[in-house]
Amino acid sequence: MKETKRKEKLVFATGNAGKLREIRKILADLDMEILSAKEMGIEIPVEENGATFEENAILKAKAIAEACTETVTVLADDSGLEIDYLHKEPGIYSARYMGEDTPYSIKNANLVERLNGVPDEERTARFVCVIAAVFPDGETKTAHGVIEGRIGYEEKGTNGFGYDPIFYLPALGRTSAELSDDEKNEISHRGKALRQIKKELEKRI
Ligand code: ITT
Repeated sequence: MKETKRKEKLVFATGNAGKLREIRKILADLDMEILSAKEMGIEIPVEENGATFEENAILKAKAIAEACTETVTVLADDSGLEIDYLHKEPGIYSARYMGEDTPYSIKNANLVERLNGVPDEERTARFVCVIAAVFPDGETKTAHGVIEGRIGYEEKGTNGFGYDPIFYLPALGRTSAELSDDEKNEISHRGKALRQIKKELEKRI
């Protein structure tokens, strides 16, 4: 009887549905079975008490890797929005800004309000993403991605998630919430970081 090799499992340590949707598309052609931590039956709270995106991404990936009873590769994403005028706020606190459960319509309106009267050239901001990978042999790797933009004057667009409706891309004349998933993945912080890690994964399959 012909033996079919089982695909290796890739577990993504995130509870953020917007991230997961983008990640699944970016890694769609990878010959691995992609599962969320929840789909692996793992629902443990991870305290993100690192001082950097990198530290938090590693914390999340390692915590889930330790909780997995099978041989898997674990990836985690720590990301956020840095607004220059606000001294890089909300930064690593992007998810927790104004409270984790506060709707993004309120968070976005608040950030726009804090930039009231600030001219275009001083509204510079960037999304930053660090992806951490923990491989089955315990080795850990990280990859960084950044996308530069500006904070808009109001929410625009309904795609994406989080701060996308106020993240304006001057070269495109649109916010990242006005891009399709594929258009966003092509240029985003997450797309850039994840494609680097994807190369590492491909080497090991
Ligand atoms: P996990 O830790 O479970 O992955 P989280 O949402 O708590 O989910 P982070 O701590 O990394 O993840 O926070 C990232 C926040 O940064 C996210 O909740 C958004 O507010 C913001 N963010 C990151 N990438 C974004 C993107 O592509 N578009 C819009 N907002 C983004």
